[in-house]
Amino acid sequence: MNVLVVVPAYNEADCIADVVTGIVAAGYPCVVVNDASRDDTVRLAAAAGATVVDLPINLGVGGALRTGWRYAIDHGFDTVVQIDADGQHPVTHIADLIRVMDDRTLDMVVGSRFADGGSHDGVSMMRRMSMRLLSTILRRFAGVALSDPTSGFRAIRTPLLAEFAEEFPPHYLGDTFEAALVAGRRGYDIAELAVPMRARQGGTPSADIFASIRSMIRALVVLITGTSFDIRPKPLGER
Ligand SMILES: Nc1nc2c(ncn2[C@@H]2O[C@H](COP(=O)(O)OP(=O)(O)OP(=O)(O)O)[C@@H](O)[C@H]2O)c(=O)[nH]1
Ligand SMILES: [Mg+2]
Repeated sequence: MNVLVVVPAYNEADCIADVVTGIVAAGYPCVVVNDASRDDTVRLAAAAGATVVDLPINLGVGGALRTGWRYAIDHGFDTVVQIDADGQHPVTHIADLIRVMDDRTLDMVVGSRFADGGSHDGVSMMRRMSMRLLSTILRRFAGVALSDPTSGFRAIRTPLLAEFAEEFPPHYLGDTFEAALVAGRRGYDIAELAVPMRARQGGTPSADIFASIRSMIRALVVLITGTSFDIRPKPLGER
């Protein structure tokens, strides 16, 4: 098995030790990408058995993930499973994501709390409605059927993984919805697996309501303009 579990983590001292312990106990190598946390995340992750990649500045979840994808490729892994550091995702379902990926020869499998057989501890009405809209867009514009388009519990395999290691959106929603949109449009095969998800088990959520609305608007602009991953400053030499 050539699977690396990647955990992006920002100020997750409350939960990171339990998450890493679960991953290691399930038999997977685990990399925690510490996104310049100001708490004890690094020490606790390492003590629980993870390899820690310690970013000196905060890149946001997409930047942390791309670091994880790059680590996987550079160390010879062909498959990654991404899992939140907040205890939200079921470590017990890592093997199921991989199995579905193998059985159906998929490039990405996304854990869904909203698929038949999935469950969650309660998602606000506003967030639920945004997710429905994003789901419809994904289906309509990329032919990708994901009922949980912002889920950060998923398996990704090369060649898509190698592509993501080179180019991956750094902003909120870019790493989930936009990545699925672009991958679907590029012809990669993506499916979902029903999973139980809890609410985060400690720490602080990344996006408040305003950040979520901003991200939704940005996602729609990306869709309409087709700019996707290209919204970023050019390297100095090319300006
Ligand atoms: N907040 C935040 N999280 C980051 C950052 N970089 C990496 N992460 C991690 O990215 C993962 C996803 O963030 P969450 O805050 O759990 O986002 P979410 O799951 O959509 O929101 P919740 O439902 O509140 O858990 C977590 O493991 C974070 O620790 C960052 O810059 N900010
Ligand atoms: Mg979370």
